Amino acid sequence: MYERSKALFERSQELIPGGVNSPVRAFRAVGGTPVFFREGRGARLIDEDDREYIDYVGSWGPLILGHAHPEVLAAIASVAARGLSFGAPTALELEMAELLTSSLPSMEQVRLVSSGTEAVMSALRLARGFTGRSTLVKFEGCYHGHSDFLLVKAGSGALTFGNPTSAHGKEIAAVVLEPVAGNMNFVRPTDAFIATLREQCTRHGALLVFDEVMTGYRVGARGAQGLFGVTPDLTTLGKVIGGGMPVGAFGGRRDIMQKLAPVGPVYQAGTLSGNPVAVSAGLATLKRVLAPGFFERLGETTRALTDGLVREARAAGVDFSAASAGGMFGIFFRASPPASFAQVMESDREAFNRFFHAMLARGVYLAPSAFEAGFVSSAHGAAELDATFAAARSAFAALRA
Ligand code: KE4
Repeated sequence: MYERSKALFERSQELIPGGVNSPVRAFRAVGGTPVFFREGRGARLIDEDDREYIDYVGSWGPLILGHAHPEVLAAIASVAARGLSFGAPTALELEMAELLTSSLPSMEQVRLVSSGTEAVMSALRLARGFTGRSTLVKFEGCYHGHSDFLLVKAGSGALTFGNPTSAHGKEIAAVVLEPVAGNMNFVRPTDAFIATLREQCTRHGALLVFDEVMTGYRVGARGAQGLFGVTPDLTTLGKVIGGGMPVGAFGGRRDIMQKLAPVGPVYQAGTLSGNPVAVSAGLATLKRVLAPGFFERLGETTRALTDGLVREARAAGVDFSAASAGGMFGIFFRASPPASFAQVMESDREAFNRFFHAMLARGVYLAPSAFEAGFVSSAHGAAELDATFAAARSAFAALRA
């Protein structure tokens, strides 16, 4: 198994650091050789050795309609036939801006970029420019892309995600968080935690930034801000809004966004920002995602998946729990879903890694890390769930052997 992946990986490591263009793909967290894929179709991936897998990664979130969705491919083909990028405004960017600002409570204005990292980096620079302050605060276990910024204000210690926080102080420009944390596996904070953050930021003049790169149009039609009924000052987006093509976005209060060039002094730019081909993939995706009933069905499928995995684990006597919101989920080798980063760290990572490889060998592709969320698409149906449960039954039994 994996013969071609092994050969390709051998060669790739000569030319690309770690053989990958993004570290998590290298399987270092779970061990073994990363699988090289050559094709995706709906809920399934086919690797270079012609083996098929049910895909619960979905390129880390973007592929919410499944791979190679005909409407997305048609949109890309028709727009690309008229040219790929002009470096000038297009009607498609306006259509995307209208869709984002009409569906997300916080978005009065929005700017498109080409990745989630770029969206967060730009939003935090804008927050500093708007407030005239420099300190930025984040929470342990949350990931916001790889841009440089102060991780946690020196001396304040790591802020603990999920607990009422001491994120106050006149010098703070912004507090940024994943409103449902998907980069420490899956941790949904309490409503009180989110409400406290909102109240404290307002009181101290700091901006509240929801990094919804992962949760935006993934946990619901109005993102995590719709789940909690809390409106941040700025929101960042990525993944789903590009439908598999490179699109990010940041937006929020008009008075803040007006500080951006060419209107205001905070410079931000991008050659391919809002390019028609990527935007057309995002629009085709979002039109489906925002159709009535989409998230009801997606949520049902995701809950059926996690309920079934818990059922199979219990039957095998394995300590296991799961949690989900909309089309994203977490699985944990611990008795109950974690409510904090510390509790995530208490999970049995070794058991996860063995389960990961047992499922991979049985044709189910989970996120190759115990610290990543999983994703379900609208292409996942009963056939995929039944095959997943059969694989899990055998994999849990193998864990107990
Ligand atoms: P990108 O630059 O990878 O498009 O987005 C960065 C980012 C920002 N904010 C959140 C909440 C994110 O989850 C991400 C990226 N997520 C990772 C998966 N945990 C992308 C996968 C990867 O790094 O290869």
